[in-house]
Amino acid sequence: MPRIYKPSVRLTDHDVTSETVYRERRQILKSMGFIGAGALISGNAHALGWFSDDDKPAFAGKPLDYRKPAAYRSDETQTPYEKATSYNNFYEFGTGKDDPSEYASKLTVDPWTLSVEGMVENPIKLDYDALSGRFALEERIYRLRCVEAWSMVLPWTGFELANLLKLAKPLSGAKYVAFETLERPSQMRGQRSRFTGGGVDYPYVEGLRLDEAMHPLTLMAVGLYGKTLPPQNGAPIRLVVPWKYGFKSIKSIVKIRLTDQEPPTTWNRLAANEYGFYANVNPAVDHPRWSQASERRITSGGLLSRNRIETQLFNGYAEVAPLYQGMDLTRYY
Ligand SMILES: Nc1nc2c(c(=O)[nH]1)N[C@H]1C(S)=C(S)[C@@H](COP(=O)(O)O)O[C@H]1N2
Ligand SMILES: [Mo]
Repeated sequence: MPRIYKPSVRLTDHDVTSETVYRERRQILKSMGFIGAGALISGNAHALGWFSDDDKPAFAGKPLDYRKPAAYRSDETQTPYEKATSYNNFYEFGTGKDDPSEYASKLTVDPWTLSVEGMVENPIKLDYDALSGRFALEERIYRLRCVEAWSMVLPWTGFELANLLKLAKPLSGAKYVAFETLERPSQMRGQRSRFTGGGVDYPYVEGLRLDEAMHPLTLMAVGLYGKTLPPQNGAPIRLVVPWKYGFKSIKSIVKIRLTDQEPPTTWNRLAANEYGFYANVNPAVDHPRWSQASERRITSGGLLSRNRIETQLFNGYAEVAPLYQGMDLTRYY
């Protein structure tokens, strides 16, 4: 596989700058009265990629019905909706943090089909309405830790992946679960160009061991902040595995396949020495090019707030430790 991808474009702490600069120039432009000024400057604005998102209607999620189990509440400061939906990784729309919010509004999610297949007794297909209607939904506040060393605290709405898998009835030989994102180059500009798409071979794929997939923390999310997912966050349905680096939490899923082989995963294929299959958050195992000991928590802080906190093993979800009993986490990173 050709490796045209340049790993150095994956930012670590430089993302502080990119986010800061982005917000700063929006602030300045807003205060100068430029944003919303319309046709006169919009051509130029488009070319600069600054505020062309302002000329289209804001995404309006549909409110969802859900319970709020006490076990998944949190008093940690949540990342504001505005940041959670404008600072994203979704390479199908480009590698910039603001590319997904800029370009994902083109994505149509209804109709949709999510199929569960492979080594199961009972293959399943869920249509768009079934994604949020087939299983009782709950809200869970989870930390999300990106491998790039920033993190958020987000209220997801969804159901346990285990509920879907139990319905499909994995065969006794099934050991892994493989996930696949939508492939639709007509709406995903990153799939039309290896440069725009960060050198990824699409579709984006991910995987979990079956016991990880069945863990009660493993969530299929259909909503954020109580409403259906914005496209940039992985509409209409995505995985959320809170004790693993964010790249495991694959977005806009169309296929789930049970298998007896460890499935290939997108970031591992790009750089196997940097991104493993397991990708458990671990402050003691550094990325080859940066430390994982701490992270920048993205909250409502202004330009000068640092928000640098210590990273916790398994992102603080210590209850998953038994899954890795006896495994060398340095080797299985
Ligand atoms: N299909 C797909 N899923 C993806 C990605 C991607 O590029 N494509 N990026 C991953 C990474 S690196 C992170 S950190 C999270 C970001 O999720 P968020 O934008 O909702 O915060 O999505 C993950 N899921
Ligand atoms: Mo990430």
